[in-house]
Amino acid sequence: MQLGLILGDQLSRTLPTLRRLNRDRDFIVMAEVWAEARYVPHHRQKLFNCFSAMRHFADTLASAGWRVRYLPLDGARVYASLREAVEAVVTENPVDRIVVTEPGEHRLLTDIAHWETHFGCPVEVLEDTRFLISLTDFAAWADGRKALRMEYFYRWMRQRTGLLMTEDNRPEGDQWNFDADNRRAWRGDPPTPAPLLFEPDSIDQRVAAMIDDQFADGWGDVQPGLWPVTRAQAEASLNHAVSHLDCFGDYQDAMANGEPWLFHSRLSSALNQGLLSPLEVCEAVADAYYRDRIPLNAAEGFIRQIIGWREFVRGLYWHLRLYEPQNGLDHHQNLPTYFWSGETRMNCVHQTVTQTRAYGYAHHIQRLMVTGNFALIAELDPEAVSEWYLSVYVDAYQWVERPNTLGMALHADGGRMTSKPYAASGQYINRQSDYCKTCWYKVKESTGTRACPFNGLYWHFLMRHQDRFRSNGRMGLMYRNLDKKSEAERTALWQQGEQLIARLTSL
Ligand code: FAD
Ligand code: DLZ
Ligand code: SF4
Repeated sequence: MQLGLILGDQLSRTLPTLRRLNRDRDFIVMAEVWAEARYVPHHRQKLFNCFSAMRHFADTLASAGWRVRYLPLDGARVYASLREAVEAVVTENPVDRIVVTEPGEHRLLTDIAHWETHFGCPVEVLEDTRFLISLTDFAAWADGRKALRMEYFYRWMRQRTGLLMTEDNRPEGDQWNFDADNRRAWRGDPPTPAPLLFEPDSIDQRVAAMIDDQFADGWGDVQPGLWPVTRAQAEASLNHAVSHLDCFGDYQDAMANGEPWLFHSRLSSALNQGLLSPLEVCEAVADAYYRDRIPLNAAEGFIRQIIGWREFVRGLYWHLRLYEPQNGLDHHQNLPTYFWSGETRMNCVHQTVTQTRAYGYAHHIQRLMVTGNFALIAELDPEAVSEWYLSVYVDAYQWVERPNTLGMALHADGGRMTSKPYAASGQYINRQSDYCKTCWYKVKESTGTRACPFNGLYWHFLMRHQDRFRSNGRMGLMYRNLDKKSEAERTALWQQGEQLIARLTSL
């Protein structure tokens, strides 16, 4: 008899573990355990999504005739770790073999590597085939390249998948990338679509009660029905997203007061939990383009996020060992408490953190250019920032969170992932949003008490790291602008940056 362990982010009908097992002879274990629930202080909505989706998936498997042993956190006995949960089951039902699909996080893979010795039976770790490219093929693509750049990886993936490619193998519209068309600010029109919500069922109600009870001291609001937790809900979310994707491209980089979702798809949690496959999502979007329902800049921009960025960061997590500590810029400031409370006069940070606490969600440009950019130019400790990102988002899993935080946002990976840091002053945020209009700080000012902190910190960042970045061609304009300033102005900006860093906690 074989035991198949299914993890909380492996909720796919196509999971290799299910293909390996025999429904009549073998059985499945799923377990809610303290180690996974507490290894970072997860947002309570993420805990809800995870446990509710796990319970629904276990029910689906049982209805399909699988024998499932489900160990809930509100059950008769509670387990500290997945190993302990498996051990309890193995003690009752001796097994010949344990089967598991490789976990997405290195820490768990390392733990499972000891299980064969521990349990005294073979432990088979299957390749996770739910991505569009295997880790071996990614390594073959990456090996020997001087720089690993997403754009080249993406073009290669377009050709591999045939997505948005013409019959004679050219990119649709004769252009690989329509990013230049995707930078419009949103000024209230067209109206943003309302998110698709679901009616909570009895499983949701029970999980919500358990979260209230056992994670009362946790961070974040819980709203059952806000995110898909079943395959049917995930399919409905995909249909909803595709039918509202026409403006995705235009306003991809926009931000606005009180608009947490804008035109984003909200599909990341369903994708990362395994409720949707990346290929089906991309095919649905490509189909909408060919049926003239969405423009090419929206379809291309969206598909690039999935077959480009999503697959790229997963490859890099393993290939560059981004699970190891990174601090390429030698930054050591503590995370200010407003990353949790939202209580800061910086309206952009306030908006981003407040919606993060309410929904476990902020869209990409808020993560990258508000909290990420601030953490970069304020010299926050990258590992503390990474732990924050891993904690606060419903879609956060290390394989996707660490490359995005440490590589893309913080340049802490020594620049292996992006050619230049995404450092920006308040001018960028002002261009892309209406945040500055209602902010206590003055976005046009760089020095003085009410000057936008992003400005002083930005110039200070450029000066502090000029030995490293001045010769970077892609930062030439930034340094030319710095050089246009007088000696006195540069000194004032440096001092402003130093003062801001000294009083980060009170901004
Ligand atoms: P949309 O904007 O609608 O994009 C569509 C899909 O593309 C997403 O659902 C997602 O699957 C994929 N995608 C888009 N950008 C990325 C990216 N950079 N990397 C990987 N996939 C991408 N995404 C996560 O899934 N989990 C994380 O823990 C995570 N942490 C991040 C941390 C930082 C510092 C930054 C800058 C980005 C992070 N992202 C993460 C990427 C991105 O912000 C989210 O995928 C996106 O905001 C999810 O919202 P959405 O589904 O509405 O995305
Ligand atoms: C995120 C999460 C949480 C909060 N809890 C559990 C759990 O109790 N049991 C489980 O099997 N998986 C959980 N997960 C998902 C795992 O953390 C995830 O599978 C690993 O991080 C590997 O990506
Ligand atoms: Fe953010 Fe500065 Fe704009 Fe305020 S003025 S919202 S701190 S960028």
